Amino acid sequence: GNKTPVIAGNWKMHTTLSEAVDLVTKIGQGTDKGWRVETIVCPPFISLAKLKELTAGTPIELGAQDVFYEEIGAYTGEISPGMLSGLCRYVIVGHSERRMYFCETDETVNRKLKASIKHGLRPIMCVGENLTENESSNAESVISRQIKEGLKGIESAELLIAYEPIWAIGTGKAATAAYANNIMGLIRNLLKGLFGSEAALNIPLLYGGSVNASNITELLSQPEVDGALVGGASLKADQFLSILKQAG
Ligand code: G2H
Repeated sequence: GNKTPVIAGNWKMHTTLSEAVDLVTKIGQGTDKGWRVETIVCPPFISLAKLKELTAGTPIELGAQDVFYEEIGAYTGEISPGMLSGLCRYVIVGHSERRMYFCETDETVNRKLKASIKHGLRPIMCVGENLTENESSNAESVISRQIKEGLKGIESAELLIAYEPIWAIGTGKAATAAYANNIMGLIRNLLKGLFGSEAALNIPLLYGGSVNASNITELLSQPEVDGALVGGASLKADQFLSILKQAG
């Protein structure tokens, strides 16, 4: 697309507070203000407050990796959208690891998206098929279901979608750029049906799954790919900076 590319680093369950400070400092030092790229880092919750101070006035935006859908109350261990809205602009919702290990469903994803949008957070909604679904040619139906159920009743298009084929996550084997573009075209069409053409064209579609400094340029050259959600390669400042530089 011709909009500003979005590169989001998903640090997952990596980095202590001091490691997070070190990593964001290195990314900040290596960032060229002339790069035309929306840079987002998503550290663990415990580092958000400190990283907010450190990234103030820099091009680096922050995101959380998850959020709960209730506003307040007896939900031991959970973090509400209201708690996050003062700390970060973005929040990842429905990552496949949350769906797989923490029983998240299209319904909980839907509730989290609604709660996030209500509090002014911009969700990065993750969708994607697993290996079995891919091999049985069910990718399109799975993704259609995730998009339609996940976005049910949502009118605001203030969100981003990350397409992450589960078979490509952390494996070193990214989807081919053409395959990603094809599925992301399908996602774009679904979004047009939900939000109208113009709004759908403005929703950034990110590819995720083994993105690195060697495949980012080809992925971003695809018409439907507006950015990337980067896991492993976002934990090394030099690799992440190389991705940002190529994107920007
Ligand atoms: C997919 C991705 C980031 P990685 O989970 O969300 O991780 O780039 O390590 O495959």
